[in-house]
Amino acid sequence: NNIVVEDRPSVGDEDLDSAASPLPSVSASHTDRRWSDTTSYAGKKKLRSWFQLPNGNWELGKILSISGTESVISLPEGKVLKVKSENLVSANPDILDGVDDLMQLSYLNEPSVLYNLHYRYKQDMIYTKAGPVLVAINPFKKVALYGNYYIEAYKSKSIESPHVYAITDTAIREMIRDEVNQSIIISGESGAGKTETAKIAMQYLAALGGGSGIEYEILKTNPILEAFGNAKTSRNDNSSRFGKLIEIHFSETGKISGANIQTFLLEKSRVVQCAEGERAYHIFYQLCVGAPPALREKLNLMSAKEYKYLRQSSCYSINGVDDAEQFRIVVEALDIVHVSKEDQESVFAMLAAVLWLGNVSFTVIDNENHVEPVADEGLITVAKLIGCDIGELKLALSTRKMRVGNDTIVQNLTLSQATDTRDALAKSIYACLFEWLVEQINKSLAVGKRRTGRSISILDIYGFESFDRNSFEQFCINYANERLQQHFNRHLFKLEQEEYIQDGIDWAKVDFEDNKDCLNLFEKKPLGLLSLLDEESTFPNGTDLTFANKLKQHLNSNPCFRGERDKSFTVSHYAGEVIYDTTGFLEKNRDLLHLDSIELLSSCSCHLPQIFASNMLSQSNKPVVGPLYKAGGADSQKLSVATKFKGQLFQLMQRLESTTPHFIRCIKPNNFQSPGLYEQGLVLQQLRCCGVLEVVRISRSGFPTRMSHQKFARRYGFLLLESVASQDPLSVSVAILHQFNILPEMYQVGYTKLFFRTGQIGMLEDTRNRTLHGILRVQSCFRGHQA
Ligand code: AD9
Ligand code: MG
Repeated sequence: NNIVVEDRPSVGDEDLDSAASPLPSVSASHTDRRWSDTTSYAGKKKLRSWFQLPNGNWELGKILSISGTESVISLPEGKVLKVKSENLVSANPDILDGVDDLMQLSYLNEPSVLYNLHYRYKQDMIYTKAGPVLVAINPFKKVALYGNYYIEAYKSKSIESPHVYAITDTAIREMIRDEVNQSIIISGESGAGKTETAKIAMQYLAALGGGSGIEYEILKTNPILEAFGNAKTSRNDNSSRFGKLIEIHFSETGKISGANIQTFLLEKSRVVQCAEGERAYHIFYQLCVGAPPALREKLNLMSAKEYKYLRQSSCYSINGVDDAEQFRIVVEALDIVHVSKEDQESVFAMLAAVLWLGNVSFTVIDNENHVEPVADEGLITVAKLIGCDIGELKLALSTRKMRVGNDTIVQNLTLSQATDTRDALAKSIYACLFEWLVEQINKSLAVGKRRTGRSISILDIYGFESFDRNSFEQFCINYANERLQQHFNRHLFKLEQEEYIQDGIDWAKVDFEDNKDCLNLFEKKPLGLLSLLDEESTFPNGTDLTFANKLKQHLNSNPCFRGERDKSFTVSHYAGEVIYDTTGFLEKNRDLLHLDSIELLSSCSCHLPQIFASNMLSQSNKPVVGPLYKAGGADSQKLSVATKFKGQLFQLMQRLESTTPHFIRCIKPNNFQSPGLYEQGLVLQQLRCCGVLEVVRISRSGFPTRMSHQKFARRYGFLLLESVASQDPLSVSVAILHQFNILPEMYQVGYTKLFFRTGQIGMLEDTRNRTLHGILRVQSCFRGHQA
């Protein structure tokens, strides 16, 4: 026993967690502070420790010696360095390498989390749990983790390692057991794998079957929505440009009985413009190369290169993608979701009309720069495809009717006004077409008659975005993420609390930081970002500059807001600061389509334009909540884009709130869509942004490590100096806590379990290991003597 005591002199006299020091981090940002976890390893010889290289990456080393505030550490490849001890961060014992839940790590610091994820990723174990959250790292290659064999294995629970299948299985079981609807909420940056993950979850659900082929129909909605709503961007060859919630309904027997899809904020601008190297929506290219000859002739189709809208980015194809084959797949899928051949042809006619609209050009007709469209192939084909009079189309594209008192006057448009009008019409037709398609799909999926009212929803929505230049789209997207983050926090916090309450733990001690302030900045009335945006959008003379100034005037005292030079402002989001450039904000928020264009569509002889027009009108005339504004004085009243989006978002949150959520956070390991490459800095930044480290942080401020009294007593009881063999587990446990001077704020004693803050068990484990090694050493010495 003496030897044991001698072998652990340094432990206990120095508390690892209280020795925590701020650590230099990969990229300096305000988020670092929140994650300045990190038990410093000051003074632990021979132990594994993290050292941060000048490039920000972490390397695993061993401490060789310690003198004063400095340590000598050996790094891989024989490097030996003298460093400040406070710059070292505790690494976990190697027995914890690659644990499948980050919560099992004794030291929950950034380098340890990064290392653990990488350790698994290298072995194609792309899924890891972070407590209740599933982390998925994009493999950018086929991994052998899917298909019937695995589906069956997860169903029968013969495999339990983290997987989308496992989380989906849990959702199914909880839906049945608790009779509560479930949701699977997937987030992550562009290209991180959200859409693929959503499909993998759908695949697992579909394997439950449904009868009447409904599960097959549900899977077939994917190629359709991807063709019409996805595009190649600089980040992702198959980037979703809309958010999606699919709600899958179940019958009493646990079979699929139907489904419903809701979409959010399609990026319309992509129809008429896109950046170099990117593409417009896939379906345009698919149609251009895939349409059979008869259809080509009917729609007067040309190759993609002939269309101005598609020509802007000089990118027509995607590596490894056969657009003609994709077209065939889309048509087949449309058949399966019961879109009639006749409707399909109308859909393609609308697409061709949009393409031809882009080719409509204008000539100047007077010395005031007023224009009229050239009556060429473009104009004639558009009129034919939507079924309107050529004269009417010309007028709609080059004039605007204004009501002055009781009179109507006709105003000619300038070139830029006419071009905007043309593009607005093209965008509206496309957006309406997308909405109409979703509606058709929903009609087809709403087949189940014997509904139980139980459902599992899968949310695949754009993640937090922060670019060099951030516009209205990022503003909306990040606002949505702020809302989802609140949902995430609240839910995970609640879970923790429940366990504490059950075990009689004083849960008031768990401090919790939320993003209420930032949400308030967006939503407060009348002085929040959204209200001020809408207000400025109603003023005919409002400009991006007056909007930016108004924000500065009213919001500068808000800690989450900062006015910037020019027309910019900064918001402190939970995931980091984002600078928004207000250029185009008002126009995108107003999203005007002039009444003349709507009237044109309603005069068309084809049925789709008519439907689009009546939808637009009914939307405009609906009594609406929130600010209304008059467009250009004489046009229809309609909801602003931001207000409509906020309404959708509230509805979504309400729906999610009544479900048990399951969170999946997708991570992109590199920006090259390349397999095998794992960039620490990039992964870390996403872990911070998508809140994975936040979960860990929340857990750290709580008591994430739990151990029953029995187990604790059994595991560490032998370290006690005084024999307590006869005592009950609780007393043994308390004696251990006392002997090792574990500070009262570092643990709580529950009815059945001990609850610890992070690092405490790690420290006890170290002692235990050393003690055991000591014993072994003594034993082998002893044996050596005997021999
Ligand atoms: V975006 O916000 O819509 O731009 P997502 O949806 O997060 O984005 P997506 O699911 O489209 O990304 O994934 C991007 C690409 O990564 C896919 O096209 C696949 O090539 C690749 N990927 C993602 N997940 C997996 C996977 N589990 N297995 C193999 C994958 N490849
Ligand atoms: Mg996607």
